[in-house]
Amino acid sequence: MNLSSAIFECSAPDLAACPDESLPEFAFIGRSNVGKSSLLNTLAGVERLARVSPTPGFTKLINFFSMGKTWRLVDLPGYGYAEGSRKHVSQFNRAAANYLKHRPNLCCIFLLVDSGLEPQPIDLEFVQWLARHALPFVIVFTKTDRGTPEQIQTNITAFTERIAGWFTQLPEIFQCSSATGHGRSELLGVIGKIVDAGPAATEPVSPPAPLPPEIEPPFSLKVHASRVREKDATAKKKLKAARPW
Ligand SMILES: Nc1nc2c(ncn2[C@@H]2O[C@H](COP(=O)(O)OP(=O)(O)OP(=O)(O)O)[C@@H](O)[C@H]2O)c(=O)[nH]1
Ligand SMILES: [Mg+2]
Repeated sequence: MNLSSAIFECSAPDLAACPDESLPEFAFIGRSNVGKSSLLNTLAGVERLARVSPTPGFTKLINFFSMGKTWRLVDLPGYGYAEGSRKHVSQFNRAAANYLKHRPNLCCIFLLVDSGLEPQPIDLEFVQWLARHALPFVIVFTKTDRGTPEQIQTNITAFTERIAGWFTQLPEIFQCSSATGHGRSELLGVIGKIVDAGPAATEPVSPPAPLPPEIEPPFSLKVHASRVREKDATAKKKLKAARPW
């Protein structure tokens, strides 16, 4: 698998502005501040490729990074945070939702969950959203350098127990730390298996098997329109040119 020449390709404010669909893509989603951009840099092996910040809601566009021009990592805006008067509400960027639902070359979604927290309603809701849309995903528990293995395992077990009833086949579960590199090779293994399989890899991997929709719990994740989406075409061009995330 080609890990050389990781480069920023473009930022897209919405699905229509995404680059061509010729390469397999792997996207990072999760609560704001969970460590999506950091994990992208860790997997790419390039510091500061995607911008990292302690401020939640930092990544605001769909950001594409080409890996040796053969596959892409895609950094998405997080959920669970909105600026201004709607602070810390359960909202999710519409452009990210559309990307996840409608991108044909999206091979696998990495859903990131903070390993230091007990199951959070918004993460559980997001698992339901992915299952409802039959999207291919694995769950990655982040920031494992911050807790003891016992605390982390307790949180992972609690999370798994909460979602187990929604699937006949559970999604795969991983742990990682961008601070130590823990889990990097396992996650690269997930990508490598798909990329190395060749052109057929542009087909998404099978999603975990959810229960039929009628027995899923009620779903309530709100999607809000991205502010950027509402801007005009000129603004879009400027955004693409300036690497603005
Ligand atoms: N200790 C520790 N800190 C981490 C780790 N991963 C990320 N962080 C820190 O968590 C903060 C948020 O990281 P980001 O990678 O920007 O998180 P994000 O999910 O991309 O956030 P948004 O773009 O706002 O949605 C930064 O201060 C990072 O340095 C990790 O594995 N361990
Ligand atoms: Mg980010």
